[in-house]
Amino acid sequence: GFTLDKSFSDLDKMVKGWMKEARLKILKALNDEIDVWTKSGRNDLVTNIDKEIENFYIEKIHHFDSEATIIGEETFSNDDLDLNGVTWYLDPIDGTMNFVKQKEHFATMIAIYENGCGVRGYIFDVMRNKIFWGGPDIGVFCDNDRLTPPINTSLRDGLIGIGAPYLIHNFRNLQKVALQSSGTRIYGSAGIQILHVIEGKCVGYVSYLRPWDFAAGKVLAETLGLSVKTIDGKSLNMLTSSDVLVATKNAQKDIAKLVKKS
Ligand code: 2AM
Ligand code: CA
Ligand code: CA
Ligand code: CA
Repeated sequence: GFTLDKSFSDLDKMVKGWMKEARLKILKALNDEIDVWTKSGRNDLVTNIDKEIENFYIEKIHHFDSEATIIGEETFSNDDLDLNGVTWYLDPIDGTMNFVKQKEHFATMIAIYENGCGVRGYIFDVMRNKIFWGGPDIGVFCDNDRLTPPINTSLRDGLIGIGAPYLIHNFRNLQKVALQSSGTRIYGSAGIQILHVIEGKCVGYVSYLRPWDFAAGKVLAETLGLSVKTIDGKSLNMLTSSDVLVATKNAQKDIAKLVKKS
């Protein structure tokens, strides 16, 4: 196995190299026929490219560390996982519906955790050709530029991202949150929406997510001093689905006052 106290800059170069290769595969696929299947329902798609990219990452990771625990959306099975040691989270295409329908607004994402703590997050906005990456020891970068922490804006003074089902069904009173904000934004990719918070374009994002949806974003957002918790301010479990709120500290407080008790 490998431990993460080795050369981090080599690790970053390697992982970003895989993701650049994955991006070229995805761009090439956009010119070909894509095979699409439904998963849990007609709003939940998977393509041959999601599977191909996940398998590509798994092969690379196993070659590098044959004992790695890998939690990937398209291969995950819930047997006896424990988070001791190094865990890799993979979301080969985040925003598959956008990939199929829009050919933009999707990301490929990798995160590395050690004993349950975030070490690295990588979110590659494929069509913008920008990779956001980093971790607590080095800070957060967009390509080679260091990001500064976003301003601690209140809900009233910023845009809020809300997962469409939560907004439509007014889950926990989130329509009140939308109304108090400067406006609501829905892009259909958790990774892209978390990037908007990281970049200071939105004050928050709230949705129902699985661990691979938020693993990379959590590392980057927390490194920049943002709050990444459940709506009720609880720590996220890195093995289960939950409601996730990524927000500035001030917007997080504003939202806590508006949501109904669960
Ligand atoms: P995905 O594209 O990797 O599946 C909007 O659908 C966002 O929520 C996307 O980031 C999507 O990730 C994520 N998501 C989480 N659970 C989902 C589900 N059951 N069906 C569709 N999207 C889901
Ligand atoms: Ca999916
Ligand atoms: Ca996802
Ligand atoms: Ca996915």
